Amino acid sequence: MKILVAGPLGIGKTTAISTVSEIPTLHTDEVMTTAAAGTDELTHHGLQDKKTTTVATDFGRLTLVQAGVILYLFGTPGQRRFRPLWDDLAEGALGALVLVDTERLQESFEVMDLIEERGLPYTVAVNTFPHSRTVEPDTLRDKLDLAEHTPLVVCDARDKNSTLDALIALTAHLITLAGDASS
Ligand SMILES: Nc1nc2c(ncn2[C@@H]2O[C@H](COP(=O)(O)OP(=O)(O)OP(=O)(O)O)[C@@H](O)[C@H]2O)c(=O)[nH]1
Ligand SMILES: [Mg+2]
Repeated sequence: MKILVAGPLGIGKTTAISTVSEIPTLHTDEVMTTAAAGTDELTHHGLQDKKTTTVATDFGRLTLVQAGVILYLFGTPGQRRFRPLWDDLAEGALGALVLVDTERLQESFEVMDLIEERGLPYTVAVNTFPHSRTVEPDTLRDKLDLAEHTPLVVCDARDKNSTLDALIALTAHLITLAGDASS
């Protein structure tokens, strides 16, 4: 199954894919230039120390033995100027893991719109950063206007089991939807 790992700049997409991939991941991160500093949105988010950004995609693979599926994970670029790549990346994708930070939900709305426009089912994973407030799941669901069946999980992209759990939640959701569609 082709799965997108999506979310705004610096939310942990590359980290999540590297953490769970069973093959060496392919990255296209480039050193961020000072020219990009004005364009990109890092300084607003305490990410001044971030040195690289993904310019095309990340790619990794994960076998979920119990579910009997292999996930091909594609990271979407976080920077707005790479939006034109979305159509190619989304081609053939079955679903998406959307990473969000409670401190910048607005940026996740944009990403969720891009995914919803393409009719892709998704699961939301809240990445907890040191500066982020804890928001109750029900409140977050309201704020993100999530459909009742859309899974919402908390995840640390740096932690393998945590990221695995988020992807398992997404896979279970996709399998349920596929079962509903065929019955
Ligand atoms: N606390 C915390 N830090 C994280 C988490 N995920 C990623 N980070 C850190 O956040 C920084 C940015 O992570 P990346 O994986 O490069 O983010 P990205 O979404 O790939 O960024 P772009 O490709 O530039 O859009 C790194 O320093 C990570 O170590 C998380 O779940 N929790
Ligand atoms: Mg990245």
